[in-house]
Amino acid sequence: MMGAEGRLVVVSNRLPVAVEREGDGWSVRPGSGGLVTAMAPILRGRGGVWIGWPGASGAPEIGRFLRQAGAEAGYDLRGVPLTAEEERHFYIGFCNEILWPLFHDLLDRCNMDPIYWETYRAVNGKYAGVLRESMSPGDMIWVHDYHLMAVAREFREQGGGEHPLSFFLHIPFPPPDIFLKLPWRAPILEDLLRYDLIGFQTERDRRNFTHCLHAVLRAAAIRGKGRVISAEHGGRTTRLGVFPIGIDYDYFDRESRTDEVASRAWEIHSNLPKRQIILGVDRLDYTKGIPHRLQAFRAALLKHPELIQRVTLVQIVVPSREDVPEYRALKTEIDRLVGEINGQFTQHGWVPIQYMFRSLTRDQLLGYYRTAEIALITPLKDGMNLVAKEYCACSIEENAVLILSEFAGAAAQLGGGALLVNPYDREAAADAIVRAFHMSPEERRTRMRRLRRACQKQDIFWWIDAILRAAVAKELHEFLADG
Ligand code: ADQ
Repeated sequence: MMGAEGRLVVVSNRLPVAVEREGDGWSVRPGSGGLVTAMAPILRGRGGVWIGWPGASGAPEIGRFLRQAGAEAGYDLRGVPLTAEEERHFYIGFCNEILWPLFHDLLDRCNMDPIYWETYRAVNGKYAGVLRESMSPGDMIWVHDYHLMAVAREFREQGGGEHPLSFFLHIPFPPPDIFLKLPWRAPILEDLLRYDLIGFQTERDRRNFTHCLHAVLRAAAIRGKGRVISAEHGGRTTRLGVFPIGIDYDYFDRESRTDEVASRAWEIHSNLPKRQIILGVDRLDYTKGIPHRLQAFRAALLKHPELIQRVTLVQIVVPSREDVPEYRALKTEIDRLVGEINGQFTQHGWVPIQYMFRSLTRDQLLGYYRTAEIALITPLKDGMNLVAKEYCACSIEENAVLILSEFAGAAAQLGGGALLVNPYDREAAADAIVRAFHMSPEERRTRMRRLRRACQKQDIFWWIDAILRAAVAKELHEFLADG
């Protein structure tokens, strides 16, 4: 039985702590990020467990580290140890070389190696095993993301029983044209339907999912409308919900008003005087459209020489997945394009692109968010994109324009205030940069207010609450009014 007040058991690929080698020993670093911050009070309040890979299966005393870190965090941490081969075939292989590109519509980047699939299922079985050992009656289980789509099936087959399980997909779900290319399309859909609730970021993703159900598992029937609907298949019912993830809006708004962030912002702008800052912030990833964005910026400079000396593109790229060769190749391409554009346009006292390849401190990042007049966020496809929302929450002066890809999940909520662009359309993206540059302060304020309201209304706490309510609600119609 799942209770509305039972413990919360969270399962995600990684634990919210990182165990790392430090000299001859090991250290444990607490995780940050919106999800951890938002989940922590709930896990502490109602009691909870977080299950995931600690990132360093080789650490000899990992259990002790996790107990210690768990005691500090206020909830239990349970590690799922992965062998080097499992890390290779499950994480790098099935997750990063198949699911990640496929679910972002980038079929050409997939490496459909059958060995990956076997390991994916086996590793999901490992997570399910740790989950089974960690369960108490009345607990609520919430599994996160594409790494763990088979956990419900494994859990049930290992005798975990009919204990209800909820799942949230942080990345997009692809349309049938793409999904049907996956050799394991039917078992993945069947595995997903072993969950009791599946949450998607947008209507688009849920629609793609139901279209795939129709195309692959003809027997699946969809019922209802609104925020939560249901799919019936093989005598089971799975709820399908749309829950766009939010940010801790009040935290970003409050922090960006602090003296530390204000002085960062002042410092950034006084080093780049008499111009507008255009900001790009992304993890190093080919889904984020960084080369396309750089090309659009070049097109804007070529077509509109009035921008010369008057704008600087600050592109921050956070290192990620550097052990995957494709990511190294992407880094080389970005380095080359930045060099080329700077070589082409730099003038005395003005460099068009300021490029940083590193992780920033919170204050630095918030300083950029607060001071940049324009944010250029143009992923080729993105589940949500939290950077777009964080930028709005930190734009407290409201003299700011958000240029956003129509293929980011965030476009569904932020389309009313942002300038939406197709990231593949270089000329249109260039025109949006010029439009943002010339936009009047009144229009900026009106648009930014609308954006800030949208981010504040459906923040991270709203998101968690909506999913937990959908997980425990007895009747579907409880959600119709909310749809
Ligand atoms: P990501 O692909 O990682 O997340 P995103 O949603 O933009 O993408 O989140 C990135 C996070 O990293 C932001 O919270 C940001 O603050 C942080 N960050 C960015 N630059 C940083 C820096 N220099 N230093 C430190 N932190 C930095 C996946 C999906 C998304 C989905 C999220 C959440 O791909 O589509 O929005 O999960 O569901």
